[in-house]
Amino acid sequence: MPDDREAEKADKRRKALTAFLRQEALAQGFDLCRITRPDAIPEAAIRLGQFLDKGRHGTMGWMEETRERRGDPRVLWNETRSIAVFGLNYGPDEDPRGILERRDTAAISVYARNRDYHDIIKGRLKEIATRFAARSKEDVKVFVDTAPVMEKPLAGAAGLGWQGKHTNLVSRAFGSWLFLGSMFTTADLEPDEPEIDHCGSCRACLDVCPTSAFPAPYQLDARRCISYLTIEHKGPIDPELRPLIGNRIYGCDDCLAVCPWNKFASNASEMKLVARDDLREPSIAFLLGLDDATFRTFFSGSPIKRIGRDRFIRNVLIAAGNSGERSLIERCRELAADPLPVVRGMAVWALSRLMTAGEFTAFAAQRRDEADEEVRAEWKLAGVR
Ligand code: B12
Repeated sequence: MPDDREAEKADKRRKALTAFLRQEALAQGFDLCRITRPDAIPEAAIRLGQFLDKGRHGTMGWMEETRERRGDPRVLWNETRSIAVFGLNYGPDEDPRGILERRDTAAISVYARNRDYHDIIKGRLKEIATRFAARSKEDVKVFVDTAPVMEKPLAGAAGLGWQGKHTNLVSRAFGSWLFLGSMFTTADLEPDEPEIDHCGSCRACLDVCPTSAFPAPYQLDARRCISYLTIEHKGPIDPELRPLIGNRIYGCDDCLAVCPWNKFASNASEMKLVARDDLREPSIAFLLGLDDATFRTFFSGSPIKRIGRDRFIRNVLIAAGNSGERSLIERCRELAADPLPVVRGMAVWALSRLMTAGEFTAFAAQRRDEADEEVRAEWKLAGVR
């Protein structure tokens, strides 16, 4: 029957294109590539709405602005028939929490210890997309991170893993250490089965969080998350949270690193990202010395460059204030005269913790008139009227 023959032909083409895509993904160094449909995540839009309505996105206004498109892939691109989700393993060689005890040293989260993963993944996705479009004669669009796409629920629906209680995607093969990216296409591809939740009664990620950023399992309040505070949030950081940040100066890995599924994680990915040696355990003293030009050169090609020198130094000053290292006092004093208010303010806070009460009173007595309201608030917080 002609109908049967058509269906058979379509099925053959679907299988062939899916196999081709997987092969291309492996060739580009992705560890996983699985397929889902654009209508596979109806509950994600509702949960995104709840997250936004509670204000848990903080100052990430772009999440609110893209609410409709983000919640539903069909609104983003209504011709999408299939979504391929890609996973790239970035599992570290050792537990990144080791550095948290070394207070003279700054902790940079694992994903930011080398080149910007957006650039790496985007380049590889574009290669795959070009070859796939040529082969299939279908339209394709690729996305990673910054596009209004809910990558984690899509990855769960495609079966790369499941969203753990820390809200990140956990994989049986790679634990909590996967970057995600996606390709939307008009092509009809063979969908994979979703993965089920394997967190069980474990709550290690919830309990380890230094700032108690999880109001409930599977829910994050970004406003308390160290990753948000050190990367996305501009301006001063809530004084109550500063001591809890410790020496984490860019992102936080605690909820990922504690995940028991990491022990099954394969370390054998062929094209795994390797940490830059000088970003494994940089000293706080060195980082505090960076000015605008040296900051740009040192972090060239790194995601850290995106937050700019001033927000970065704000973070390093918090680590300095938490370090107990008196050798940092001199540099903090210099930064208390920085042109940028956010730097001056955080230097005042750091000094209030590093100096003795007498030293701090003497330092405060020499201060110049402060025009900025936020910096004045820091002096007040430190007990100086
Ligand atoms: C905004 C954002 C952030 C924000 C907010 C994080 C968040 N959890 O929403 C901040 C800045 C805090 C952040 C931090 C990090 N991020 Co981020 N971030 C994103 C981004 C751009 C959007 C995420 C999003 O849509 N959030 C909105 C919320 C509502 O969606 P959700 O997290 O999926 O929430 C689900 C659950 O809460 C669940 N849920 C809610 N209630 C309930 C109830 C029940 C019973 C159940 C079962 C489920 C459930 O349903 C929701 C919808 O699926 C994505 C990239 C992308 N485009 O997807 C990267 C992304 C999630 N980030 C990533 C990474 C690596 C990180 C960090 C590890 C970086 C670091 N080391 O510092 C941390 C991890 C912090 C954490 N525990 O989440 C990776 C995660 C990869 C993975 N394996 O999952 C992504 C996918 C980027 C990428 N392309 O690889 N991030």
